[in-house]
Amino acid sequence: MAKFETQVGIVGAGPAGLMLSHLLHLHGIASVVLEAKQRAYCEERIRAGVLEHTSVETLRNAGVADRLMREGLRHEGIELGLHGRLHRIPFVELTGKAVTVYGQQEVVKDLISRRLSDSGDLRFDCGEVSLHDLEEICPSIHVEKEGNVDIISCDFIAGCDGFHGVSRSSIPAQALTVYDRTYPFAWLGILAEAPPSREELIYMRHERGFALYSMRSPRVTRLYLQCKHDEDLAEWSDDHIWNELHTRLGCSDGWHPTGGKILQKNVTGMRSFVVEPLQFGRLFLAGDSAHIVPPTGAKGMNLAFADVHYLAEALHERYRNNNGAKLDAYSATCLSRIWKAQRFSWWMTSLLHLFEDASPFDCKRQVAELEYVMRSRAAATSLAENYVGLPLD
Ligand code: RFL
Ligand code: PHB
Repeated sequence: MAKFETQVGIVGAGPAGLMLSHLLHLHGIASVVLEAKQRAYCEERIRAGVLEHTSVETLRNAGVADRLMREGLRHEGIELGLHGRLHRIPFVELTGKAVTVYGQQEVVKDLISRRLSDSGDLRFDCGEVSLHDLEEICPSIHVEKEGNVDIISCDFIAGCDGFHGVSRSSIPAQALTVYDRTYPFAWLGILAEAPPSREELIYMRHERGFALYSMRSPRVTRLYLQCKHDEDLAEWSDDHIWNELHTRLGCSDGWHPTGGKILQKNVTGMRSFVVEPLQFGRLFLAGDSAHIVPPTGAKGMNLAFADVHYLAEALHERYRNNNGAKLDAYSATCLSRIWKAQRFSWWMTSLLHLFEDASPFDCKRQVAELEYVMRSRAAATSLAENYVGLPLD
């Protein structure tokens, strides 16, 4: 058994945990990051791709955006599609802000490399984590591996271990309120070796189901198809996927996505989920451990960055001035922003997907709403303002 001490114990080395550890380091606060998976797994996991203006600013202000600024693709708008016709939502014209396409795994690589060059304590492949004495002054994290137990005593614990982590489930059920909504469909996503043939993302409503055209780099495209919630990937050959993408994304002007070798396929479920509050004793939840959004609004990773921005500020205030007011307000501060992102993600999802139980009235209303967003500057501005990211107050 080995004993360690740190100021903040962080569970999980995803975007939330790594960024929190870096922000705390900038404030002179020590942390230990405990990650169940190996470093290579964390660095290769393909997930989000769109960074809000607000997240880019957070990363820039923290001095970890050099490669992002060099290699990230600045997108000044998106296209919405209906009946094979596209309509652009010009973010910069409507809000003065843009978003950046840069893979989540690239952000993770940048943060890991920076933490290690700053001699950060990151423990990959750490073993089984359990949380103890969360309501005491000195909570601890136990990490068990091959019969050995390490005990890390902390002032505070940050639960940044995603939706399936141990942190949220270490809180007694009666101390949390859960808000949950599942959707009767999923996304089949592919990563393809094909140079993007369109400059911006396309969100397409189609009678056969929603489709999204996205990208990762000048050589790689990322595409998604709405599919059944229990879709069997084995039923989707590469040809079948490309045919369906051509059908749904093909435009009346003759454009359709360029095909290429499929590098990866996966099915992602859709869920809206929030727990309240984000604090139990000295444990603070951040990122996907506390909330999940359906990916249509591209908000998940961005919300994780917003949470840890607030948490780092609150811990800084607590250590520097012995003032716990911001920590006490952490949950409420985050939840106010989380619910706005929940609303936006739900709205984008409802606007663009095919709902099997939709009545003819629902379908007409959905088309009318999309046409309204395409034609009204006020409606388009509302979409743009949420997509580029609400300011951190
Ligand atoms: P993560 O990234 O899940 O990291 C949690 C980490 O904790 C580790 N862990 C544990 N470690 C120790 N002990 C345990 N018991 C542990 N249990 C888990 C895990 O191994 C992992 O390393 O959570 P975090 O940091 O909160 O980050 C959240 C984001 O990853 C997530 O919200 C986004 O990926 C969501 N998302 C998108 N977000 C965006 O902002 N823009 C997008 O364009 C976007 N697109 C997406 C997405 C998510 C998708 N999928 C696959 C769910 C597209 C997709 C398809
Ligand atoms: C992605 O590129 O993976 C992506 C883009 C936009 C979304 C969701 C995912 O809304």
